[in-house]
Amino acid sequence: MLTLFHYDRTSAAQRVRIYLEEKNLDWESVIVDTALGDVDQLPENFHKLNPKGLVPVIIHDDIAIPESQVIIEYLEDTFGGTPTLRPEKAKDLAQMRLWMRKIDEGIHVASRTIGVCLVNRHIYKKKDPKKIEKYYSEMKDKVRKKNDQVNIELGIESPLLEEAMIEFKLLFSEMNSYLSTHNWLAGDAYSLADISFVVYLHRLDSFMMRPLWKNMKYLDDWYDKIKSRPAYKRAIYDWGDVTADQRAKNGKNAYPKILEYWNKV
Ligand SMILES: N[C@@H](CCC(=O)N[C@@H](CS)C(=O)NCC(=O)O)C(=O)O
Repeated sequence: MLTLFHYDRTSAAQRVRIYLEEKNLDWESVIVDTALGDVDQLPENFHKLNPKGLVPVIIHDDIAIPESQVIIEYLEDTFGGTPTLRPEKAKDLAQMRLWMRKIDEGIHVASRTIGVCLVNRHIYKKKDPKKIEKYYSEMKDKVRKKNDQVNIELGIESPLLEEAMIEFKLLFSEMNSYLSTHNWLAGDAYSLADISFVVYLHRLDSFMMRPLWKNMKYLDDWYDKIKSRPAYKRAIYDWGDVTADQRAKNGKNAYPKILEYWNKV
């Protein structure tokens, strides 16, 4: 049996849910939504499952695995079958891993920066300050904590937001260029790399930022192609996003500034 700790809108858990739905695996859901400061939602033993206190974590039989990219590789090793979601040719596999490294090398942090600058900081302000204080005092990742402090204070004026938008533009340009000669991110078959990156397009789209990449035709077509898959609908839309309205509204208001950052490279 598989048990996934996750919540509706988390990009890292969306990645795992897409995988589970693509393979039609049975899984049990446990919601742990601490993202808006509600650390009291953490099950008592959660730090044993993931010392970072983050989702997703998956339990399979007697083991607990954190880290979304490790989880989907584990699931592919354990339940993969055919069609495989990992390229068979060594060069495509290398390409898949090269893409996936970029997530931990900065893209995931950049995505959090956008979220904190545009939405989370406004939600934190309405919460009990003691709760938010506790949330940050228990946050293990010091860089995350420091970035959040800057982003909460400066919002759309944060220099980290500018860096994040530039990072996304460079990544999307690279993806668009690769996709101009390939059907998918790692050769000619849909793979873990496609699953891993589409969640960030969804994230930016939820902030009404899709017009940013309207001239990147290959990337935009790739996004539509994945969105039309039944597994994507089940993994993303069926779980929804409690912050959707606020994301759309704040994203729209911030768009001129976002575009200014985007156009810096
Ligand atoms: N590198 C990790 C990142 C996990 C992560 O950032 N999880 C976020 C959601 S996307 C989380 O648990 N947020 C809850 C919080 O910030 O309290 C992975 O890929 O699984």
